[in-house]
Amino acid sequence: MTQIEETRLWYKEPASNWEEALPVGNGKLGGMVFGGIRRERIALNEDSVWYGGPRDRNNPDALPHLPKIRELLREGRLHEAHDLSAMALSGVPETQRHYMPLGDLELNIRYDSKEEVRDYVRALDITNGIASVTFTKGEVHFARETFASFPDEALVTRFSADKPGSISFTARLLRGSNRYYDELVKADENTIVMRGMCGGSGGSDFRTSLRAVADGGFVSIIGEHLIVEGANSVTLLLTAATSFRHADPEAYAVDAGVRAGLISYDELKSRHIQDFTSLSKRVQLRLTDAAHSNAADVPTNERLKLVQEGSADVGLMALYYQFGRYLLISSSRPGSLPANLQGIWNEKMLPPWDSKYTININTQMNYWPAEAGNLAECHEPLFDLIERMRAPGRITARAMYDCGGFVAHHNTDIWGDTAPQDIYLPASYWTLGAAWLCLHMWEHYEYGLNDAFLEQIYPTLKESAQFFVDFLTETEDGLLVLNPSVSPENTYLLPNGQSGTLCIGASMDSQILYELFTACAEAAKKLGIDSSEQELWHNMRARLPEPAIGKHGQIQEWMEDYEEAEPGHRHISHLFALHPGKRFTVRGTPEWANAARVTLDQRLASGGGHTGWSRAWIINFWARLEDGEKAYANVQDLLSHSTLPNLFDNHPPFQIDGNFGGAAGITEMLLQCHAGSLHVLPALPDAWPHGEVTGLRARGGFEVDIRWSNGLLVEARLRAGAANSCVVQSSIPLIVREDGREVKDVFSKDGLVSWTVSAGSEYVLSPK
Ligand code: FUC
Repeated sequence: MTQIEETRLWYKEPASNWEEALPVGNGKLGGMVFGGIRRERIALNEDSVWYGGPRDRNNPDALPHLPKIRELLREGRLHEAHDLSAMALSGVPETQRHYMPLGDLELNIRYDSKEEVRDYVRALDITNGIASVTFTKGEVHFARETFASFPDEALVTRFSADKPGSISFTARLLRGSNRYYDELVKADENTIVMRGMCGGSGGSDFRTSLRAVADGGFVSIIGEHLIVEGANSVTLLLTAATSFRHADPEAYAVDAGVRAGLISYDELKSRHIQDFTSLSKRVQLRLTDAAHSNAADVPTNERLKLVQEGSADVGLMALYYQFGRYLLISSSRPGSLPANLQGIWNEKMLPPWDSKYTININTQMNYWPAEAGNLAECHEPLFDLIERMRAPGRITARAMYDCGGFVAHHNTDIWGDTAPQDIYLPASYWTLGAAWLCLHMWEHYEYGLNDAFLEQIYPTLKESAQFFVDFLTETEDGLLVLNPSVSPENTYLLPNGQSGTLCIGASMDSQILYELFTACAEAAKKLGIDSSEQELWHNMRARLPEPAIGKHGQIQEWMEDYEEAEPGHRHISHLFALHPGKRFTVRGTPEWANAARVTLDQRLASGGGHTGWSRAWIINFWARLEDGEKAYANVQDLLSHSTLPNLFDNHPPFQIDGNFGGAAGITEMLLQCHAGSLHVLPALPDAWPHGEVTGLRARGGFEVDIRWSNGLLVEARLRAGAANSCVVQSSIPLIVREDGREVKDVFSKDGLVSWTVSAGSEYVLSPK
């Protein structure tokens, strides 16, 4: 294959707004680089800069009114149930904490030449994690590089020029038009420090340190300005910390800057590249269309515009996939907070939906590409957050519902707040946030098969299940259902024209609980413990309502076959079992799979998929239904309708989940492993006739490379991480080789090819 992998976003002009700027991040520190010529702005974030501290918002009136709310729902007195729930169940106050920007690094740059700038290029190398700006002014060629170093905990910007003494600028730290900071001080001759408080009771203090290390020229500080004059090259080291993690954030931030300043720029850069590529290069993806066209020489915003006008650009799809992995590496690293609604990149003091953790789809979607995309350690911050939610979740479970275990509603924040968010009927009174998150822990185990990890997370899974063991109620038919519940975030219509959101037993409830009880029972079995709990979970699972097929042939969203108030609704909660769940499969449960198809067709025919994340989910659904053409059409739609010039997902506004969900969807088109077997190229569209992907991970400890041509598999390589049996779904006969020799004990039956693998071995599969 001649085409090389696409690894660069690039532009011919500076960003004119935040949504054109290019993101860098090391999990904790984030920057949006504008690439200005005279005036440069790097918009700054630190993941723990959140307004306010922890609170107990559990509504003391929840428990006394719970029996009444349940009774009203059983009696179908919806209005009364809604009114009472809004008052009695909502958190007090109704909202959790919000994320905020750290500030801005602003540079005013002076040039000797008055001539126009030539050959300007602004780029983001997503393999190395470096944003760059290059141009020529007069006779001097200027270059700037910015990266957020994980090993050295600093946002590094390097200025260089090919003529000595050409670099002069003044730098400032700013924070919002209202100057949301308290002090700006000189820490030493080369360093300024911004001091401020995040605000709200119990809120953190933050410190931002900016240090200049110049080669040649002079560095000085006058007032709030850090000044560089006539340098050959300059390295700016931006470091930050808050009291969320550090008792003395100033000492931490300043020391980190001093430490980084002792390392040469070349060394800082090579340590960063070494670290970043150790993650980014694990997966490579090349997609080639029939014409082997390559548009990498066209600026990214222009390519996107062409796609918006209807062109196909499969290279841009591959770039979008890798950009999703890039964003995860940059916004979620061990020790950082998880990626929030905007990853770590947020410009607003009061961001959309608080830029927090919406856990009825959005935060989960952020982590869909983590395991298969070979970034398992980037998943860890999510597990830390789940652990942080346990103590508050226990209190919420007892205070609101008098249940054991731990529970979370549809949002959480940096403090792991578990009480309901908003007075918002279609969303707030949903109790499955933590349950769904816990399935991510189980998934991490399924991919990596790390027994120590399983032992560590089992108590968390069990505690999540315990809440539902206590909270589930019995219907007259003996089924176990949640009362109250909602199907996020949809509204149903009753035959009498009334509409409702609260319900008894939404389809999604049982689908999530089915997987949670299954995961708990399997985990306990593997650990050889809790046999009576295993039995309990199996019994309870058997009493959950089965997914029902409604009058249109669709998967029913509620226990009753209601019509929907908004048939093109963005949430498609009742297909959880198709994706990310595992219960609806094309071969195992064809009736449910067909009904899921009807559901999707209906949603899309009614204008569904209008938010970026919803479109991304739809790609995953079609991929699971093995419909490559529909999956592809939705990738195209994601790029053409829901993508900003810097390739950020556009809800609108910018929301990062669609980037991650889109990347996950592209993976699901190439490799699936949810149905007990590995399935290579399950949803390959005609538009991707040739391609290669290396380094994907699959459940069961596998790493997988796939090469295809003319729409057909050429070769797949499976590396087994554990002794296991390998089962491959294949519609064509396959030869399996190890070390060039055909593996003899391979069984082929009903489209499944299986054999025993040993840890550390590689197997090559090719068509017979
Ligand atoms: C849910 C979604 C919205 C948005 C918000 C952050 O409420 O329904 O579309 O993504 O989360």
